[in-house]
Amino acid sequence: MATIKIHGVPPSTFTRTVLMAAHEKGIDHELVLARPSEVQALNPMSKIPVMQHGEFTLGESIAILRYFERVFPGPRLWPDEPRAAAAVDQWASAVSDSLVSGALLFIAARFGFLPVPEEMAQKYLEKARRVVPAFDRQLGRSRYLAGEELSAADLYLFPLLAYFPDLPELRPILEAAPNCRRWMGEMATRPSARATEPVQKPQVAAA
Ligand SMILES: N[C@@H](CCC(=O)N[C@@H](CS)C(=O)NCC(=O)O)C(=O)O
Repeated sequence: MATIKIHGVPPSTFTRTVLMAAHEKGIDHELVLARPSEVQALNPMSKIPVMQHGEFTLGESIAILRYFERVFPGPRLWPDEPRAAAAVDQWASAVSDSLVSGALLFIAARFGFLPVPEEMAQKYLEKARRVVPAFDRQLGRSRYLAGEELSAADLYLFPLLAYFPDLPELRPILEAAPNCRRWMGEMATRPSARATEPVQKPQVAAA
């Protein structure tokens, strides 16, 4: 039995963040396929991912990544230096706040997981258009999102931007962001990205 169980589904961006973190740190883990409605007993918020380490159960991807960092050796997802570590927190949080409330909701709407009026979907899209250039500028300054080394922040951004080429409205946003594309190309070659690529991606729902 694997040391760590991660409950979730491969297309879930938060599940992929946690799976990539486990890969990057070399943690022995397995994915237990579970949708949000199936994890109620494990996570009071009924959200995926959920992690189990023996008797210990944890929800919220950021808590899981920090737990991995505290408990397991292997490459660091946060540097030691306080300001560098704070920059990782800043960018990981920026992805969650801005891209999740923009691009992710738009993706969920287009894939039919979030039935919202078209006007609302356009608002999500507008937000994605507004915030991606900020990530692009940052990736023009450093190799990775929060510096010259891979960090937790990259593991949040990658699964989200990986959906952009699949959606005609999001594709041009990525095409206009050369630093994001350079970084995506580099990230996509990492074993953690290859191992966690969803085999079956959701399809755009009929209008
Ligand atoms: N803040 C949570 C967000 C997790 C999340 O929203 N997961 C989605 C799937 S990608 C989910 O379970 N949605 C079900 C729901 O919101 O009811 C985290 O970082 O783990």
